[in-house]
Amino acid sequence: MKIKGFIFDLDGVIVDTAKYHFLAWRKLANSVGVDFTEEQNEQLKGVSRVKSLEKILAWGSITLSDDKFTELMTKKNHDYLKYVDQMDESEILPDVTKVLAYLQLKSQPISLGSASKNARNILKKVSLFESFDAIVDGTDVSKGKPNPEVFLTAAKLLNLSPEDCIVFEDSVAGIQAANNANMISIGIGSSEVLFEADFVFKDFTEISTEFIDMLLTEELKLKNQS
Ligand code: B16
Ligand code: MG
Repeated sequence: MKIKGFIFDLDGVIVDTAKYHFLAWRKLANSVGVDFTEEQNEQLKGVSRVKSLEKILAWGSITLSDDKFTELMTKKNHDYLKYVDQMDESEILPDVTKVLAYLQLKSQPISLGSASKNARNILKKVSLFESFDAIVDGTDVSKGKPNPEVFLTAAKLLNLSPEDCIVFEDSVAGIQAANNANMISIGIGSSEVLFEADFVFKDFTEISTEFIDMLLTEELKLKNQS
């Protein structure tokens, strides 16, 4: 059995904070006269706070001063953190803890690979901070997904080559980042949205120990190697 690095995205993979991002962004967008659909929201997933606001403003053809831009970002994060403050272990998505425990049992290294600057705080809220051998989040990287920097940094911290890493992601940008890093990409969500992933599962309840064992024993040919 090989040693592989398992890199988990946070929002939408470990916890369902994607819904809180959506609510906070929609409130903010509406306050400046912009609305957006669930489909457009897919484009915000995995994308940094700055890039998300740039996209929302572009949808409304709005240009703002730097000061106003910063004010809106602060406001969004303030609203988002009101949801985060209420979080506890019950918000961990189904079977995430089971998969983490199985990987630990098999002595496989585990890292976080998130775009969020709130990631460490959220992991502590849901009591998962100690489950990770490495944590890479939005405070550690300068280039956002689909740039592979976040996942390549995680591989480096785990002392593994990118080819020996496997990424769990719920966003299109994140799957592209994993593919750009030459890692195996596993989409969590809809196969229609995440069609660029090497594998897609609705959620972790669909991921069996046999599937993980297969990842650990077989040489996998990547569908989307860059
Ligand atoms: P923050 P992930 C991403 O986290 C979210 O998917 C994305 O919607 C959010 O804008 C981004 O983090 C930045 O988050 O405002 O908390 O720094 O999915 O990469 O874990
Ligand atoms: Mg995500």
